[in-house]
Amino acid sequence: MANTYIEEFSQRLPKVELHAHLNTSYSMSFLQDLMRQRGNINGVSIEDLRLADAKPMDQAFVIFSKLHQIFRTEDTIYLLTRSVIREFAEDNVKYLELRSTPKQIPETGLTRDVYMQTMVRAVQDCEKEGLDITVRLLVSIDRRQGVEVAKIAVDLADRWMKSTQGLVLGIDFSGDPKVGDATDYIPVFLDAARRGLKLSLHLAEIPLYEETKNVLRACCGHCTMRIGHGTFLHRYESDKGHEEIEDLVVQWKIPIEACVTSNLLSKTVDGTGTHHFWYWHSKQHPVILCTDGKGVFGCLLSDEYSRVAKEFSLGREDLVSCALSTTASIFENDEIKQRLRDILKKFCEKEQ
Ligand code: 6MZ
Repeated sequence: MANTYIEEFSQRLPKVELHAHLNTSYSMSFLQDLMRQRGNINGVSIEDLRLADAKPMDQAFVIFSKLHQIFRTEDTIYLLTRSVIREFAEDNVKYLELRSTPKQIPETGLTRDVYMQTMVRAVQDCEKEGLDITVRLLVSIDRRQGVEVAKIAVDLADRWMKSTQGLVLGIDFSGDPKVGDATDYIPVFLDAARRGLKLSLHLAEIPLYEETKNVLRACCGHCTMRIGHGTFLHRYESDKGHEEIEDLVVQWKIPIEACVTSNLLSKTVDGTGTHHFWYWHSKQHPVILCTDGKGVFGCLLSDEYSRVAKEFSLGREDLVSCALSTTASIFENDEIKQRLRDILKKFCEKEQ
């Protein structure tokens, strides 16, 4: 079926992607090529790696662990990083903050440092290749691995931020929200912020009001931060007694990374029309459309733009202003923000 006008426009629109996990952002064609060359890696088949229909979130985590069976070596991580960056560039993403959990796998010789070095090398090689995209990295903390590993991740991010003159910008806090308590990580977040690292924290992806409140109380005003997902931040009827959460988010104008397709497929929201993207967008609160994992969830960033455009009857100007507003929430400096605004301005002149 032919693409609609709004789909084509969403594709052409210069965009910013701020919430993409490396291992879940593969493309089908990349995986097919990889498996053609190397056979089914560790017995994992491609059909097992995509969430085709909405399933409870646990199912996504089963897929993530299968992906971790594939991307276990320096060379597969390098190839994955390069292809993910190329694919975002093809979708007209002009600025990407890519995040990943550095892995330590003794059988393949992978250490966390080698993992970082490999991602950095892939980003630098994409720069040399002249791809029209600026890429920065965030080091992920997986909440399933505990506070001690989180401290290691912060040290790693700090070292790589310094040695790459800011190609690494900050940390991400993610992993299965049902495991552990984000409250335990507050000292780690504050330490990261003191070292100049920016924070993107998965918060309120499911209704976990106490930890959300604790983290916001401790971090607001002390950290440059965004919230990943943030599905249960605003005043749902069922959320009585937790109004402080929304008040803090509004008071500190904390940007929210909205991953619509991911949330629909993980069943944390029941429809695009009721997705919290619209709530925050209507309030003119910073909210950024993101893919989360374009491979697992089968969505490009341009699909996310056209999905909300169709649902909420947004036109070209609305989509441009959505894209323009995202530039304020990047972790890079004012010069890069301005560069992105100039790209959008030129795009609009050309489109007229
Ligand atoms: C929480 C998620 C996630 O780090 O191996 N991750 N954490 N909620 C989500 N929503 C569905 N999607 C991905 O990428 C995969 C890792 O990212 C986190 C999980 O920790 C997952 O293992 P990397 O590149």
